[in-house]
Amino acid sequence: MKILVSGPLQSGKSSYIKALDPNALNVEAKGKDEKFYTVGMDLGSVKLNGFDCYLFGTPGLLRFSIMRSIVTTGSDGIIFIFDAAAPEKDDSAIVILNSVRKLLPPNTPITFVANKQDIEGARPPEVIRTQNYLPEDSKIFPTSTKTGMNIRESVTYLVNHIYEEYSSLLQTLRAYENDIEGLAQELKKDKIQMRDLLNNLEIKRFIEVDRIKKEFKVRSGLKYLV
Ligand SMILES: Nc1nc2c(ncn2[C@@H]2O[C@H](COP(=O)(O)OP(=O)(O)OP(=O)(O)O)[C@@H](O)[C@H]2O)c(=O)[nH]1
Ligand SMILES: [Mg+2]
Repeated sequence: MKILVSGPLQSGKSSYIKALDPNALNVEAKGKDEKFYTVGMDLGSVKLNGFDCYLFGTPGLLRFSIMRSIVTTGSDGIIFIFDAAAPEKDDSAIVILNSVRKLLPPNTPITFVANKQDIEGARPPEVIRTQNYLPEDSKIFPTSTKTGMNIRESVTYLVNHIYEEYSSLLQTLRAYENDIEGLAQELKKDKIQMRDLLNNLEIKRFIEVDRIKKEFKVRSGLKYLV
């Protein structure tokens, strides 16, 4: 499963991923101001419910929009970080949010976080919601990568939401593990669509495919969810 961690410049995207995976990679460069900016991407992984989730962080600098599109493609869900201590970054946050959303299917789950709550005067989630016209039903966690506040909780919430999106498909998949043709009929897909679907689910690590026996298995970490 691929989780995108996005948000404006220096909001804490790399720190969020590092908090979940101390071995995460960050392609960064030191600016003239001695601060470190992500110029490529972050990559980390975290095990949730016994299942590997891959975290991809986008660069915050607006001029790296090409890299942001590359990193965004194929994500199953989004953690979107607002800098609760820097309202002046909200305008670019919305530009980035819209550009990321445009690249993904419209129902892609998104969880917001209002980061840097350890800083005095940081805006609570409800203020960020109102100021940025975020939907009433969207989830916004108050977080701090410095204290660890709500870091794991927010990513777990997103992952559960992603599982929910897939749960009916996973149920059908389980029923047809030894019968790919039956699955194709059930899903009303032709051979090429089935190949693409199974390849995609394999890349997401939802299933394991045995190409010799022409079978697949829903991975065990997911079974209890369906
Ligand atoms: N006080 C406080 N500082 C934070 C928090 N999260 C990140 N920072 C600091 O904010 C700065 C930027 O953090 P990064 O994690 O590099 O932010 P980023 O969003 O990946 O930055 P870019 O990739 O350049 O956009 C660093 O100095 C961090 O130490 C937080 O929760 N609280
Ligand atoms: Mg970064």
